[in-house]
Amino acid sequence: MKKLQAVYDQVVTRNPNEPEFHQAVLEVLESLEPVAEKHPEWLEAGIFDRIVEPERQVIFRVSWVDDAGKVHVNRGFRVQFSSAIGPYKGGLRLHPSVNLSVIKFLGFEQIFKNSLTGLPIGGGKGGSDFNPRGKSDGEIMRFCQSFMTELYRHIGPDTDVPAGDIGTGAREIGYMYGQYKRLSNAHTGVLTGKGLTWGGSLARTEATGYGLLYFMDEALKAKGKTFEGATVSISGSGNVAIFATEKAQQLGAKVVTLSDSDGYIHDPDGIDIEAVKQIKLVKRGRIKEYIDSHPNAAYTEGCSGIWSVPCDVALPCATQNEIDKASAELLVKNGCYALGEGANMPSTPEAVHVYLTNKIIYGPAKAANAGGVATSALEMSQNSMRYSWTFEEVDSKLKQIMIDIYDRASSAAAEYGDPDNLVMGANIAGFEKVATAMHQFGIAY
Ligand code: NDP
Ligand code: 2IT
Repeated sequence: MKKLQAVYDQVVTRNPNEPEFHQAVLEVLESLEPVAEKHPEWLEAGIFDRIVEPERQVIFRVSWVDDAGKVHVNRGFRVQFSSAIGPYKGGLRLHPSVNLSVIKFLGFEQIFKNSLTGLPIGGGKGGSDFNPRGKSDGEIMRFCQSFMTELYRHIGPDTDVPAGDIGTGAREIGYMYGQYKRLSNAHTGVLTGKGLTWGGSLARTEATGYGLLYFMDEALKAKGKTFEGATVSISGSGNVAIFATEKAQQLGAKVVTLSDSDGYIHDPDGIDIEAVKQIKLVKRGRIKEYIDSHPNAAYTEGCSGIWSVPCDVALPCATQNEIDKASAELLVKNGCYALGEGANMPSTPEAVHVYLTNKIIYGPAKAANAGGVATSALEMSQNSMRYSWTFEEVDSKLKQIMIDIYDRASSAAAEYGDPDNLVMGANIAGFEKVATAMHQFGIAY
């Protein structure tokens, strides 16, 4: 980097001990170097310096009482990164690994992802280091109510609209929305991923996983390939992984793996997705329970071995940095020719380098998993209209949005001279829209 090195150095100096945030910023700034060359006026207006600094960061105490009467204290976060093109928008992650670095990397990525959707949404992210695993419904409810008791004053349907992410699904959104409604005395579209009887959108549950497949289908078609008959390896077994599996199967692929944070299953016959839904969505169980009813499937402790299973297409749908250089090399060696990121930043920079040098068809997270937030924006539209579209209407809009995102990313990549580099294309296309808005606003913030 020449023009933007100083911007990155300042980020590292100003935000020590935030490795995930540094990683996300570096990837974007590296892509934007030619944009800085082309737009000296953006450099002069400090657009690059400003976009790496969140507009606002809120950190708060969340106290709650467990079923045994013991008091717990967690830390809550909401990072409102950019409102240049719309209200802050992004999920809430509940996981013990959550810290400021993780929320900032996610919030930063969200700016460009949300811009790529073509819809008017800014970027933000939040969550807590609360661990939902093993908690009763009552404990989850009390945590969510306490969390919202502080968060509610920072959000609003035209200000900041949170949603789900790891550990935050329909149940948690329900408890949070109920508390918001009580505190504010207003029934508004302040969260997305809502229940269908109180403002939720059909197809939002499926959207991230389905969208990932629509995006990758487009990327495969551009290279004369198809999901029909392909062997697909998917990690995770949460919201994104389950609906990615379902859509991959509908497109004629055979999905052979799924995982959770304890280990992975390999079913050479193809994953029985209805059985997985029963285990994960109904019983809230562990993925290893799958082998009890599927004797041809094998369970292996530990996560990284999942990438040693040979596949044509890999779809990481669990968490950040789940594919390192060695796993990426193994995937390539075993014949994997395409990889689409359902999770946010699941590949280390060294792994991304392996995909690019080996000319793998690579769908980066910002583009490939944008279907979830895009459908959240469609939920906001329906709330504003006080109206609901059918499943088919939402699904067909989602599909078109994913095709458009592919076109935006690949056109920007071509325009900047590296046609197959969708990471660069997605970063540039996402950035240009936000930068244009920031420039037109002047330098007040
Ligand atoms: P869920 O909580 O529904 O599922 C997460 C899955 O990933 C679980 O199987 C979980 O296993 C596994 N997992 C979580 N942390 C780890 C870890 N540290 N190591 C290994 N496995 C892990 O979350 P989602 O499916 O919603 O999210 C998955 C990814 O997709 C995240 O990166 C998220 O940011 C991203 N994403 C989600 C969107 C959405 O709409 N929900 C939209 C766009 C991106 P376990 O049960 O053991 O914790
Ligand atoms: O990472 C993401 O895009 C999400 N977790 C979804 C955010 C949203 O607002 O729907």
